[in-house]
Amino acid sequence: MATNNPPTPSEPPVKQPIREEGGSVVLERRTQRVKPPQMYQVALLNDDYTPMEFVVVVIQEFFGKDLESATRIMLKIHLDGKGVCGVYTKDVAVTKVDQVLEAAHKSGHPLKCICEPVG
Ligand code: TYC
Repeated sequence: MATNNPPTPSEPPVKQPIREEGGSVVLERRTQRVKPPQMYQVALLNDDYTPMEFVVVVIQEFFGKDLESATRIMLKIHLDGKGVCGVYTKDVAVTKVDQVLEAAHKSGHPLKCICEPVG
């Protein structure tokens, strides 16, 4: 005769399927266990010597902005002293800073580029 005893510790409880809206079926719902990585914003700083045109090209080349956005960011830096060009994971952000500083140095401009954690 079948008994209705609760499962013993060696016998994990049978998971009931959960039907999701899209039609898929899962046996258990897991809470998100991997937290998103710390992100870093890469910013350029203003100075009195780097030509505006050079900054616009840098923002286009290294941060993938079109001419209009690059010009807007450059003018913000010129007026406010600093402007964010992009937000990345740490490795990518550090690489962007290196690339910008190298390009500026090679061209003889004192352009400064920094990265800082967001949030
Ligand atoms: N202030 C510079 C000039 O007048 C232009 C400039 C803009 C320089 C942005 C740096 O990150 C910068 N030529």
